[in-house]
Amino acid sequence: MYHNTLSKKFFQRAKDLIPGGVNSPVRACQSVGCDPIFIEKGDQCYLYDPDGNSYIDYVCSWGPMILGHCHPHVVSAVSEALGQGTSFGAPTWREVTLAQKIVEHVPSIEKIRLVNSGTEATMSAIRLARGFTGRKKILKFDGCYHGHADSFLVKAGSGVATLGIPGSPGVPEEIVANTISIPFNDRDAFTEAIDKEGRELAAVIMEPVPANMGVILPDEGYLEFVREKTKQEDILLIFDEVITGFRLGLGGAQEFFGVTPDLTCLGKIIGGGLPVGAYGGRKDIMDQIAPAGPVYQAGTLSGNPLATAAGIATLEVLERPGTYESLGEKMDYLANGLSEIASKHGISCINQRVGSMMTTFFGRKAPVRNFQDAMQADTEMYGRFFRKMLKEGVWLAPSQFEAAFISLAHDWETLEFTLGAAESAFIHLANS
Ligand code: HOZ
Repeated sequence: MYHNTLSKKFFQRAKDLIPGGVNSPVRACQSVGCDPIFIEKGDQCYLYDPDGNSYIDYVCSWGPMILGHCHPHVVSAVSEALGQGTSFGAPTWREVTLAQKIVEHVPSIEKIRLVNSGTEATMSAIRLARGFTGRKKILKFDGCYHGHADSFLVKAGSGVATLGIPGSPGVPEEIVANTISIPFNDRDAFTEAIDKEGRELAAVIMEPVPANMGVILPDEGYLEFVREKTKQEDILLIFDEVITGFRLGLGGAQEFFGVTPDLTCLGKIIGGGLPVGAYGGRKDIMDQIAPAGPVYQAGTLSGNPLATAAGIATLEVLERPGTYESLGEKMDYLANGLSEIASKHGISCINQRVGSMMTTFFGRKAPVRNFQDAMQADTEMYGRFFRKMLKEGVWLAPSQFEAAFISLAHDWETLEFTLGAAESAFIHLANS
């Protein structure tokens, strides 16, 4: 019989000590109607809690664990680095090796700066865009999430959407006045915004495949259209590939869709599960960063030896032939299987997937193309699905507005098990 007594106990203590009991809001599981499960350890595609339960992990730490947990190559690289010291505040060879790999693989990146999180990457990229263009405003898309810096907390996705927060107290109006947010996949809205604000816009920032309002695909030609328009007005185009970078392929979404931005933000996978972020792009723009140029940005732990060791090891495994084909094939199998079982049991949902990421939007049959569509999803049904899957031993994102990821450690057997669990969950949903 499933129980989570120890997790509940830890959460009671955590709530007295940490706001909401968690260090990042979505983890609190509020929107799926349960308390969080505490994790004791991970191994390959499994997570283990202190109550003796195991789960097949489709969160993969929100993306970074593309090799699965405790991959031997990563463990040995990090162990070696650990024995040599954890931080020096001085350059190391690993930073150069990681930078070299990223520059080799990501089409838009000629130079790169390593930071400690995706939030830091996007925040710094915007400062750089403003410094480079001498313009103040930025344009983003409703439901896209670029971390929690002030400028981005306007109609944001991820936890902001999950908790239904329109913006955030503490963010001055003067700051958000410089952020314009428009619907994704809407060419007219984009043209209108560019016609109105174009000469004042430093940058357009986008997740090329939004994954923080659930996974949403760009309409055919949409990224090319945005690229063309921004070029015409000398607006920098920034791809936030914190999630899609090294997830859709070694060259990320920009290689997948063949559209090259001016700047790219990375995080997650390039740190192999340790805290990391990065922003990079055209040399002439990147050379505006201090000490090469006047735009200031710095960090004590930037390029940290453990994070770079984990990142290099992760990329080395991803560089092996066939990795992305295998990930794609498995996600295809899972998404198609889920769709078949759902329709067999009369559950209305749509699985949107690209590469090894996917979202099952409940209560929708038509494609979800933007934030407004995503917000119509049946979050109550997602919550019931989530809770049943958890009891069946499957760990999904505790929010309708996030992505499910698979790793190289997910084998056919675990996918079969997941489909079996989903069938029980759908039967349960259909009968309750
Ligand atoms: N913002 C993250 C998902 N897109 C959640 C991070 C976390 O809770 O760990």
